[in-house]
This record gives sequence, structure tokens and C-alpha cells, in this order.
Amino acid sequence: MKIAIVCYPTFGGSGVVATELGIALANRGHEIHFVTYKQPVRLDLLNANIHFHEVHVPEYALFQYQPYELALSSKLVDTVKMYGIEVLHVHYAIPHAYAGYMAKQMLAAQGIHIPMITTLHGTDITLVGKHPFYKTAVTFSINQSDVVTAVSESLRKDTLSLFEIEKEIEVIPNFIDTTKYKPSFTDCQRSLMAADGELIVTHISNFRKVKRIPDVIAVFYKIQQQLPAKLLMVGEGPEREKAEIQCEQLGITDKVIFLGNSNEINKILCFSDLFLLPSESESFGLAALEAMVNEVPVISSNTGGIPEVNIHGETGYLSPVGAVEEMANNAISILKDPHVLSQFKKRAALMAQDFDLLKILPLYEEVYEKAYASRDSLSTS
Ligand code: GMT
Repeated sequence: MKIAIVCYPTFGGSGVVATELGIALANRGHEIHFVTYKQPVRLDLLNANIHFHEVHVPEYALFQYQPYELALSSKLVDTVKMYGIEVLHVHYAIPHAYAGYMAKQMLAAQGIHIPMITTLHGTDITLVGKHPFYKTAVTFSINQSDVVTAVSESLRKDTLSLFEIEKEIEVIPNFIDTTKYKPSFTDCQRSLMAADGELIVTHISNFRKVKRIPDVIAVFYKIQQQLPAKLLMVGEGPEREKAEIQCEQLGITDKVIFLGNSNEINKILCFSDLFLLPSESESFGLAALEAMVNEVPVISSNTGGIPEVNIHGETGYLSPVGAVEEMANNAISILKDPHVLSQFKKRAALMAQDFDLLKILPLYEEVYEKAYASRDSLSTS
């Protein structure tokens, strides 16, 4: 099929999922057109089935805010017409579902009827989308989508309770290409980051408030009091500077390495022993899944969709949001015994197999087929 994918091109989870999905679909013979304002960070264009269309928003002095939705919907109309796109798949409701709806309407006025699938990712519902300033438009654009999917059961429930939704929401969990995660011995150089005998604890995120970065540091502080360990902080965001100050105040700067944004997540996870994800809210927790596939157990909060991925006492431990002491004790109980650690590692990797690309991709293909088959009803509605 010819599919246009709209997503954020940044390091955030929704962009990563959309990009990996597009690549996997292209590998299965679909023609994929990414439409966004920058080449997505994980997108390798060396594939005859992958195309990237950049949305330009020219600066104009009159505008305090540049009208991105307008430029995006125009670009979508042009791309659909030029390449004969059959299905439009937008990731993250704001503003993509809204711009997609406008594109659909403009195309319909020209006799072209194209189905739109909206995938909800989390903050587009639980944090930003529910804000009164956006809620009306978000509700409208979800209801106007032909198919709506959510990345976890928890997000499906949250969407239904926070918005007046008239559509069914199908759960298609996030996925991972497990074949990509076979670290060769030479790739996995833990000596780059830690001395012999030191454990490696890792956190990866966009360092926003919702990730509770101070809890990451507080949990690690308690771990390093009991066991020799290093903390790798991967990512960039508004909470990073405060985190560096917190480490300084606690006197642990020599044990915490801030790596910034990285394209080498698998190399980092390959030598990690434990992953921390104490988020305030998390619709799925793709970073936890990426850790698990790399045999890294997860200490997390029990919020949102995380319990659908991280299984308490099996692949790691779950605690209430903010329960730093409990998280640290759980972490120590895993890390202090090499046998226990290796059991958790094995079970984490095994659980990750449930989210293998080969299991999840057909669910999206089914959705595309169904949406495409319904296009005749679109022309009469
Ligand atoms: O919170 C982030 O890390 C970014 C955000 C995004 O949309 O880019 O992530 C959301 O979507 C991810 C992919 O579906 C999920 O794995 C994350 O759990 C979700 N984040 C939150 O719900 C806070």
C-alpha cells in the first residue's frame, strides 16, 4: 500500500515508533511517505520504498505563532495527489489528527477520499490533549478519524474517560524489532563507562517533568550507598540542568554520566544492568521495552501502561509514583545477587519477545486494509 505517515521527527517515543513502523512496512514492500518538519532521527533513507517530504513553515513578521498545521495539511494534500497515497496514518493527536482531518476535507472537495488512522501515544491525551485549550479540537479530530488506535489498554481507558469519544479505540501496543538486538561482543564495551565490578544503572528519556528525574537520582543515590555503581543519564530536556545540580549537592558527580541525546541506545543498554523509569505518567514506556529486549530489568512506577510491559517480580519491580525508598530497595535486591540479576535479565528479554515487530506489524497492516476497504463509505458520508 501507499501510506503517508505523519509524526514528530524528534527523539520522543511517538516519533521513534512511527519511524520504526514506517521502516518495517517499507521492508515488507509498502511505499512509505513520511511527512514532517525534519527528517526523523531514526530514519535511514536508504530504502527505495521510503520517501521523506519536509514541511516548510516560512517565517512571517505578522505571525507570533507559525501556522504549522496549515503548512502540514497543504503538504499532505499535495503528497496524496502526487504519489497516489491510499492511507494516511497520523501519530500523536496534536496537531497531526487535526491537520490530517483538514487535508482529508480538502481532498474530499476534489473527489479524493482517503482514510485516516490516528494513533494516540500518551501525552497527546493525558497531559497536553486534555487541557481545556486543546480538548475541543482534540476530541473532534479523534472522532473524525476513520480508525483510532492507542498504544496500551491504559491509554485506551484514559482516552475514553477524559474525552467524549464516539469511536472504538483499538489497542496496538508498541513493538520492537528483536532481531536488531543481538549485541556482538565487541559492541558491548562496559569498560567505557564503568570500572571492573561496578554495576551500571541507566535512565533514558527526554528529561521532562513527567519523567521525575529527581527520583531517578534519589533512587541511584541509595543504590550507590550499598553497591559500587554508575548511573548513565541519556537524553536532553528541561530537567537536565537541575539533575546535574542535584548530583553535585549529593556529592555523586563522579558516579553519574550525562550522555545527552544518543543514537547508540542499544550499545548503552547492552552494558546496562538495570533501567530506572519512575515516571509520573507513562502510556506505555517504550524506553523500558528497549531496555528489556537488551536484557535489562526495569525498576519503574506502576503508572499508566507500564504494568502492561514491566511485570512485577518477573522483569523488574513496580512501585507507586514517588516511592523512592521502595524503588531503591527493589533495585538493590536485584543488583546485589548476580544469580537474581541474571534471572531478571533473562525474563526481561523473554517478555520483550511478546512485543516483537513480527507480532505487532500485521495488526497495523490489518487496520490499513480495513480503513482502505472503507473508503467507498467515505465518499458517500
Ligand atoms: O514521553 C515521552 O517520552 C515522549 C512521548 C512521545 O509521544 O513522543 O512518549 C509517549 O509515547 C511513547 C510511544 O508510544 C510511549 O512509550 C510513552 O510512554 C509516552 N509517554 C508518556 O505517556 C509520558
